[in-house]
Amino acid sequence: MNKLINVIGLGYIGLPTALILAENGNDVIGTDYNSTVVDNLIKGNIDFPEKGMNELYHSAVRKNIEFSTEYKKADVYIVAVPTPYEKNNKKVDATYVVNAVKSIAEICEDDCIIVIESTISPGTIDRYIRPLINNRRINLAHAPERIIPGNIIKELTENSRTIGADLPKIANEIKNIYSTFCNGNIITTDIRTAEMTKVVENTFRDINIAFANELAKICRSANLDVYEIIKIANMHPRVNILTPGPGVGGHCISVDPWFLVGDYPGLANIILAARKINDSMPEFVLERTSEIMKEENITDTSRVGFYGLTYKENVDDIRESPTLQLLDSMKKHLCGQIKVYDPYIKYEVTANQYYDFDKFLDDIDLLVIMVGHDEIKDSLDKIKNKVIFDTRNVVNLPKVYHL
Ligand code: SAJ
Repeated sequence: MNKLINVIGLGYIGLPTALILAENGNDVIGTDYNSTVVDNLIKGNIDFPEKGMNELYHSAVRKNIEFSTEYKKADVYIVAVPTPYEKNNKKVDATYVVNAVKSIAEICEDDCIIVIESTISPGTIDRYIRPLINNRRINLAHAPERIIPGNIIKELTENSRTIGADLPKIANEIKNIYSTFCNGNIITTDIRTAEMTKVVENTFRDINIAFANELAKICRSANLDVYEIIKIANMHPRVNILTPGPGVGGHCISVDPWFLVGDYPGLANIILAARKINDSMPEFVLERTSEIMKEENITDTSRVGFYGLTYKENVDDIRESPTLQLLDSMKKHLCGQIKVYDPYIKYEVTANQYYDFDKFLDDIDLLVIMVGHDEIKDSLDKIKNKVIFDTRNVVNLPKVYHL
């Protein structure tokens, strides 16, 4: 008989996970405390800008997935709730995970399994979760999510996975469930190793992006083209430099390295330096924007427009986005009334925000591209007469300023 799975948290990880589990023959109930999210899912209003999500939703519904605001008695719980960090000490804020596990513990029976998918700093399960279930026969596990926004369904199916558990038997039970949809390798290990591995993966990427960003600054100072240099260097068989940009956003790469800095101050040195470099990029974009304004004799800041509010291309997530970081530091410099537009953001995030691309373009002379959405790449005709500062190197026009 199938095990009943209750997925807790129906956000960008929990929802596709619940759906793909159901699509592949598992009995699944998806739970979220936000009744609007649940109502919309029950009614079939899904607004998730990911390729294949609609089809996945409908095939999960055909397989009788249920959605609820309540936790249900189940054999396996998969917890995919947010884990922000505490701004003052940079440590993980495990409140959502703790509350989810507390709620599960209130209703679950002994011998069930609780799998934490949320990213947590190494040691979080021992420190905050284990004490919650101390006298109970509940099995804990950690199966950190690895999927990249923008390509979620493909990565859910193809990426390899790590499953940490106290007992190999439990790790194998979870492996069997995940292998119903995951074609990648599924590695089983202990919980602390799984916790550390996940944070290390995102930290690795942050450090590598920081290297590219530092190169951009060095090349600017040396008056060299950083993209040409990276292109040539990457032809070396063991070199693979990432792409410089206006900063690092999202709630993963810009957050997880802080867990290591917060827990290991004094040891996490490269990690801290990388975070600082990436966090300095929005400021660098502002300085470069001022230089370009001088060079182009643009004096009116209200004729400057920043394209893109999301943390990267073709997603609707604005968390920790470089543009928001930039707007924050602008407040310090009182730079005036610059304009902002993003095709994915239909609600007000900031002052002077536009919802119509053409109107936005009409009102600006200098276009600063902060995000390489497909829309901008497909609009070369519309933007070709503007002064363009392309921080993502995505538009191919004769005269464009770069980082
Ligand atoms: N960025 C650059 N240059 C690059 C690559 C990225 O500036 O060469 C910027 C992006 O524009 C964005 C930020 O970095 O602002 C992060 O974007 P991303 O696409 O690198 O990663 P995320 O945050 O969308 O997803 C990451 C992934 N982790 C790794 O690739 C190691 C994903 O697999 C994780 O599941 C996800 O974090 C997570 O939830 O932890």
